[in-house]
Amino acid sequence: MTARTIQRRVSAPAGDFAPRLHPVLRRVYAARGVNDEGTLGLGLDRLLPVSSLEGLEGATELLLRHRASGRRILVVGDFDADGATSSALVVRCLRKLGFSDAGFLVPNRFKYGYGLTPEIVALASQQQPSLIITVDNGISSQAGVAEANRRGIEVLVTDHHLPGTELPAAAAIVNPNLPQSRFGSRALAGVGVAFYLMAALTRRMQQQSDPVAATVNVADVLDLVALGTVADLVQLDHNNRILVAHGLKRIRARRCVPGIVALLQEAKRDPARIVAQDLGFAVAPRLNAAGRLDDMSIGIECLLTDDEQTARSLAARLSQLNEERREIEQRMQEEAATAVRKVHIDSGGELASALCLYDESWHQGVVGLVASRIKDRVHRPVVAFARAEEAVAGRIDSGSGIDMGARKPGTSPILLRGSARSVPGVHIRDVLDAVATRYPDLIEKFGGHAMAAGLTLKESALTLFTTALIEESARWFDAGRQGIIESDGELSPEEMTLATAFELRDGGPWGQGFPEPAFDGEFAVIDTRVVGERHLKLRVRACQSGEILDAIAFRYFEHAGAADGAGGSAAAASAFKLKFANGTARLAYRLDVNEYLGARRLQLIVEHIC
Ligand SMILES: [Mn+2]
Repeated sequence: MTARTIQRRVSAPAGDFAPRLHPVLRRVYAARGVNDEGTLGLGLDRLLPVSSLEGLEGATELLLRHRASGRRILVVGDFDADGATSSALVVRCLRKLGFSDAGFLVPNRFKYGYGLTPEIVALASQQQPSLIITVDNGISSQAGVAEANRRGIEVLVTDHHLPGTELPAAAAIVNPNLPQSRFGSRALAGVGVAFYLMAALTRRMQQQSDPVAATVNVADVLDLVALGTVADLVQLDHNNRILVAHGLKRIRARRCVPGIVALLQEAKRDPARIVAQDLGFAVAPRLNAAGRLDDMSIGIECLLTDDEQTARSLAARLSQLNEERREIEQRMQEEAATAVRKVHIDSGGELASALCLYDESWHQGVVGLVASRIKDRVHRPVVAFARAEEAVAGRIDSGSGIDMGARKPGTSPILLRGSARSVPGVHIRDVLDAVATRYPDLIEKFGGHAMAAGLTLKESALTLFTTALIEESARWFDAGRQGIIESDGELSPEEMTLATAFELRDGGPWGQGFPEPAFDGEFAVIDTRVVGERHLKLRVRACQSGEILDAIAFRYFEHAGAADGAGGSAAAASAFKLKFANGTARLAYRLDVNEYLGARRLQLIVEHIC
């Protein structure tokens, strides 16, 4: 197992900030390349201009033409939280703007595949739309768009994924990641693209003195933009931070869709105090569970309804799906960890430069999460596979779990669907590309980016694929680059306060590409106990100040368990205590405000113990 080390972020010279900015924030921002008030300001007026995103003019014309016809418009979204928020956003805006018949369709991807496939177009055509709008997908759906054209349905593609060499023959395309785009951010999520489209449409209609549009404020949907942007893990560049900050503000003031409040309440989070991480860790998984296990309609309905009671019951159903997802994932993760240990032993203690994990019973909606968790433990690329065919029948059966269905004895080969998660330095899509070049018939289909990819493979090809993947990954993999925890340095005794914790909490939004501040320092471990079976609670004394603080290391025993085969237990905690009794440990930690029975106390969230 790779040891983890703490490395301090290189801090650029502190920038040109207003004097009242907290000194810790000043350092933290500088280390993230934010050096002046200009790149710090999160006012909506600093958003990249709507007019600077290419394709919006044609798209707006197209929408207005279909509005005039009064025929049905169908929004076809991707099956994850970005897709669900995009779908809800566009349907809500179109209805507000007087489009008489706007609906959505979200494919069950197990049945209909990814993107706008010809099968989905056939399904959509039953509703006789005159226009299909894809959100968060469609840029590589040449066949689906051609099929729609053949049926006399126009297509407006909005997407943020990287296009292939050929674009679909759509009536209009909006995508900041088209090669010739000069838009100032490539990090816009699918829901960000949808927002820009609706902003352009609203403005256009207002310019035409449309009485309906006069009452519409497109900023009202920023709650959905914030949720989809955080959930999709796109880089929180300046433009995305503005979008997320304003969405959060609206949610805190409860000026948001009832579905988001209901999902937060399901997760026992107070909407008035949420930060970006709450959207990522509490709301997004509940929405995604629907897309992973069933189909996303229920998630979109939850974001579409204006009725609080309906929102609450849909949110409860999503939470239940999320529980099921968690149980399935837990079981798969344990099996995967066992498989990793076995590989570990078989290979004499050294892990290969990449790992392939497969079990016939695994659910293909959850393999990505398993790959991601195992990757975090072993610090090398991981591909987790499930059978593709069985999962077609893999629907929720009356809440008791997943009915995997029985495979009909047939002659067609068993297909596996794999989900890959990578580590810094290994561009997993390029690795798959190299494998596919060397063995042209090995991989059926693959796609993705540097850190994550998906692929389809015949079961009989798995052994050869594993060998080829390990060989190719070895060219990229550098053990020395793995398991590094980045820190913003030490906090002085006068900085380690509740006030600083509040400043940091309000200094966000933090997230992908704009990491939440973390620090490191020496602490004496005074006391430890296990909470919730896998978390480690500590009382520590800061060596510099002598102050005694509460600290918690979430999932500590899960990580430790994967490393040395020990499960979380009281014995493990006392072993830990012995190891550190009266000794000091170097901790990487974040500052947190712990609210308990109305009292607020400083707490350290421990990310790593050296
Ligand atoms: Mn997306």
